[in-house]
Amino acid sequence: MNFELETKINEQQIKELGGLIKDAQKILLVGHKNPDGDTIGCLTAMVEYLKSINKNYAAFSADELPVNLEYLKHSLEIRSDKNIFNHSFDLVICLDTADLKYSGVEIELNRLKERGVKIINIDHHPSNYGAINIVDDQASSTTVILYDILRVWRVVINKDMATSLLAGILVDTMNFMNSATNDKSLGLSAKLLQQGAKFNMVSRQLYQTKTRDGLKLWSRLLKRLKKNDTLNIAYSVILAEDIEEAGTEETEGMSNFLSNLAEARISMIIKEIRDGEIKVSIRAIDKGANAAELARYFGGGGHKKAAGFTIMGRLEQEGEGWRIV
Ligand SMILES: [Mn+2]
Repeated sequence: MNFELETKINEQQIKELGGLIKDAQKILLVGHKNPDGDTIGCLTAMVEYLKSINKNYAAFSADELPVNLEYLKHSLEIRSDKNIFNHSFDLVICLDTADLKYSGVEIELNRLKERGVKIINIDHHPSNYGAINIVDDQASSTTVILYDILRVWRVVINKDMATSLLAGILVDTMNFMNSATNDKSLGLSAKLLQQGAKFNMVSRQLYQTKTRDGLKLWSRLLKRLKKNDTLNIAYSVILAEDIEEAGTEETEGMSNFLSNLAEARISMIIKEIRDGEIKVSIRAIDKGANAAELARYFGGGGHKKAAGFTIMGRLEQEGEGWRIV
């Protein structure tokens, strides 16, 4: 190899995966549920590659694609219909999917696994469920790992791939604002720009997508912002009726925005979902804070900087605060 890898992944494993892809008849690419720019960036870049080598494939994410990612080439091929599992696949590649549960199709994937189908895990969350695990939990996004993989396979990164890979970096570094922003994520982004990635489009699509109705929801969120001084947690709530009144569910970006707060260790958004479920997203503000630890305590998951969990119930105001009933 006459170049240096961006991530701490094992070259041998990448070559092994290359062999598995070569031998496979039909490959299933799986992203995580509630897909973001990293998982979709990975899926679309992989689709571009598999197409270029004339492989049969399908790409899946358990939830529908957010409209602000539709500009990525091949994104509209990604299916969220579980009927796709009626097809026979002989290799599964999970991208940016911390565990099988996070894929939203745990049962289906386990069934394939029982039939001897290999599940490959490519990720920057600490994870270890694959037959091969190509993981670097220091990488700022999974697309950075995928970039290394493609380079080890000697793939020429074209401008569509470059745009997809950049989308993952921009999302996971919050447009180069959070602590995943470092010499590596910046340096690789510069390389991707040289390879034709459309930086302005990615950035605009990710961060300038608010509507007036959406911003009405934001106003509720900000109005209700509270802080628990004992726990040093800032939090706010979004009620089901807020969503109904605003006529939109646009809560994208709220959790990340709240983590701009300088006065707390952790920020939290507690959101009622219509059918009596409450979704809590947690962000670590302080470097030492661990969002995943808190989420796991409530049966959820995620990574150190961003995590979440879901519980059943409704929110009710109680004095200055809220309680779950
Ligand atoms: Mn990611």
